[in-house]
Amino acid sequence: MRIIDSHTEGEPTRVVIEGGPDLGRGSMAERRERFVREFDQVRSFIVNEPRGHDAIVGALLCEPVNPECAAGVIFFNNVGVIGMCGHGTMGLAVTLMHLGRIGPGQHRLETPVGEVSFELRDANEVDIQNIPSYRFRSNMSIDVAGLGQVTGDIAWGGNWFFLCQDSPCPLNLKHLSQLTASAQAIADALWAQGIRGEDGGRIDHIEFFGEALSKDAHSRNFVLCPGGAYDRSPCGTGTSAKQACLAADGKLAPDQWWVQESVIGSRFEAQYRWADPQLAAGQMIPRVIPRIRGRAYVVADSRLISVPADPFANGIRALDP
Ligand code: PYC
Repeated sequence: MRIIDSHTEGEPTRVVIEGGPDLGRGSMAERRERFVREFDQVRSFIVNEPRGHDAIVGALLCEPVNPECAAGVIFFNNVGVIGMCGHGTMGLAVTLMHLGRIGPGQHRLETPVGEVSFELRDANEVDIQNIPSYRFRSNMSIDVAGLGQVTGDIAWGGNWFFLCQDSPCPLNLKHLSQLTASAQAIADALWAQGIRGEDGGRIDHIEFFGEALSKDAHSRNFVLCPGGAYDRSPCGTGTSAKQACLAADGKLAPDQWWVQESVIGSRFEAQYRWADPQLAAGQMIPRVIPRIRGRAYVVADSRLISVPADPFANGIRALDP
């Protein structure tokens, strides 16, 4: 299986170029279902130890349904599949450029949660235009074991996020264990208390915010991903969810740049436009189209192999005993 590894603002992406499973010709959502049903071992083979690690997001490159799209993609991680992935889209963009399949300019991409587009500005800088993002609930308070009452917003940016008003501790690498444990406790509490996204989806990404360390950034974040790893980048779908909340609160105007710093100090620049400038009758929730800019770098072009005698040929999976 041929893979290309990249990182986007520190967060790794592994794109499967050749040798991935054949998922048929359905929509990306249908192909993702088939990937989950029939190829979970392949998912684990690609991203889990000993070939990968918990922070890697995998991207299975697919033939798009719409020939005008540069590609179709299914994103996955150490425990399952995810909807959209902002940093992964930037990683995929520079990977396709590395392969000579695309050049600078505008391109479209099919994902299981809708079509997105990206602009490859040069070999490393990519702007993505995400799917419509929105805040579903604001100022929700929940009881969390060990933390007490936690208040935040639920928003969709291609994955479901809980965006906490306060952080339990400073947002830096010294506090990673506390940040991770607190965010995991919030994710567990949301699930246990039956709190879901609008479509019934699991709220499996948790965000904390604090003051930026660099003068020209507006905010610093910590994002916990579903498999327990933290996002080294500011998280593209998480920054989209944040844009939706800022827009809903009237704290950020359309086309205004927002610089989101990550817990490792890397950054995305983001702005939005309204998805539905005139809200249709009865449509209560304003949606935004986020545009996120970041930088990605190819770091390896290699092949994954397995031999029958290898006891961990399919990776070390969270569900394995
Ligand atoms: O950038 O959207 C993102 C993302 C999701 C999970 C990890 N990164």
